Amino acid sequence: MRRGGRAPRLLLIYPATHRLGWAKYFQLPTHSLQMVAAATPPQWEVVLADEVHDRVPFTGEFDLVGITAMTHQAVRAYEIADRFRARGVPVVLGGIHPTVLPEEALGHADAVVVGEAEPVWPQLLADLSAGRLGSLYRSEPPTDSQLSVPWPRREILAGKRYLTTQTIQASRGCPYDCPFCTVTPYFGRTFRYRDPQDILDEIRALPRKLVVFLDDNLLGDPAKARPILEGMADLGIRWGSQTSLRFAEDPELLRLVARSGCIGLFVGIESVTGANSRLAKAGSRYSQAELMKRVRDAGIILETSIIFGFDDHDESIFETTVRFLEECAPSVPTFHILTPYPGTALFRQFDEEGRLLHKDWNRYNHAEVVFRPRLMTPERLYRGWLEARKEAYSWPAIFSRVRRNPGRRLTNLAYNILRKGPNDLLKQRPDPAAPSVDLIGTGDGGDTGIFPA
Ligand code: B12
Repeated sequence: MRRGGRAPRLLLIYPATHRLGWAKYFQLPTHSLQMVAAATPPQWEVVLADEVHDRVPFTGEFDLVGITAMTHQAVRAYEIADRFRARGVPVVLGGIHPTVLPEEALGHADAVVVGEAEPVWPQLLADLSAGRLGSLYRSEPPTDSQLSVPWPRREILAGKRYLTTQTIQASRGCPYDCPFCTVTPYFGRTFRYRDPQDILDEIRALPRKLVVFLDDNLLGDPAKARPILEGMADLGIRWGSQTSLRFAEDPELLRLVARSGCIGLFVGIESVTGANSRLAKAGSRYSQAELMKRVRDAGIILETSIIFGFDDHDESIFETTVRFLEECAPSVPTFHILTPYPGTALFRQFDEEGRLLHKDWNRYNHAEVVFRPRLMTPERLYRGWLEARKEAYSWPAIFSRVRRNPGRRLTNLAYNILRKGPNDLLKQRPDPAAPSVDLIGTGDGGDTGIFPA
């Protein structure tokens, strides 16, 4: 397709729901759209509009618009899509939310990509050029044991300032299947790693020494993670990732992780009690406290994610959690309100039980209560979440955590201060069902959901 002799132009859009002010410089860039760009044949000119940084060029000349959406971005994604389609510009929606609710997304798009882009995107573009664009392009659930994808096209980020553009993905999928998580419904029960040499080559080609992995569980398969870690140890880089705490059960693996340059890990603790404790579910014989201490003692900054609102949580969970965190002293605790994302077993359960308060996707953001908890009111859940955050980010709590983390005290303190900022801005919201969002186009500022915890 070539209009007036020029190359076909693709506009990729990352929708934002809130204006971020200075916090926009601390965001990570969208990897999803860098990968869509990488799967785009070279004759296409690709332009990225990341709404966190840019205004969407609604009047620009484009042959196709591709928009990504997590659930909390879906409403904004649909608004943008409707505006382009009103001008006759074809729109494709992809990503987590369109994948789990393709029919809903098709109400706002000419085509929807279900699942990963790489296997279907070139065909979609060829169909568009031939004037026979289909409506649904479904990537079959992966069957390969290895992940073979091109490197992300980082040049589409030019001109925007992020925390870093050195993000990388080594694997897709997760060995666990937690009822509240979208990852395993999305990828099926597959867990694929890229070839370690390809990952190390990509890291070597990066200009700076700090690398952020965007994996769901980088260390989830130790046998596959080891060659990557060993290779990184020789590169002299520093890196961070998300993973499950279980890797720390193996002291030798923990030493290798530290030696390979790991400075920080984000782990899901989920609940400190009961059936939803991540380790209890995974059948670990170690306590969360013990494994956290091991990671801390290895000098690795540990960011822990806690979720409030499970069915076995009553009002005492907030106090229990805060005391537990005081005891374990993870470097940076984060707190989330349980959110039943569409596509998950939790969503189906709450929907069937009539416990969803609404399906306003803007508010499915971990910072609002969108369902009726079993053992407390929505108001109490919201207030407990707020109080736990305030308490964990009081100055005495911060200093106590920093003192007990032997490695990287300054980084640790800086990280805590960064988290404390948005935390202190949180307001007591008496009615958790009242609109809380200051959406782009309708207002300014507010709690971000992008820089939330
Ligand atoms: C890295 C990551 C982040 C990063 C970076 C986010 C960013 N700037 O993009 C950070 C830490 C900031 C983050 C924050 C949050 N995240 Co997050 N995050 C992830 C994670 C681990 C990987 C996402 C990723 O980049 N993958 C790599 C890319 C290449 O894969 P992909 O996104 O699947 O994209 C492929 C396809 O989906 C498709 N595709 C995607 N978009 C499009 C668009 C088009 C047009 C096409 C054709 C195809 C296509 O093609 C791509 C290539 O194959 C996922 C888990 C997961 N596996 O998805 C959670 C995940 C996406 N996050 C999630 C959530 C909830 C959040 C938060 C809301 C949590 C919070 N409140 O703290 C925030 C919101 C952030 C925001 N920007 O508003 C949920 C989303 C659930 C849902 N249904 O919406 C996920 C799935 C985690 C989970 N366990 O459930 N996150």
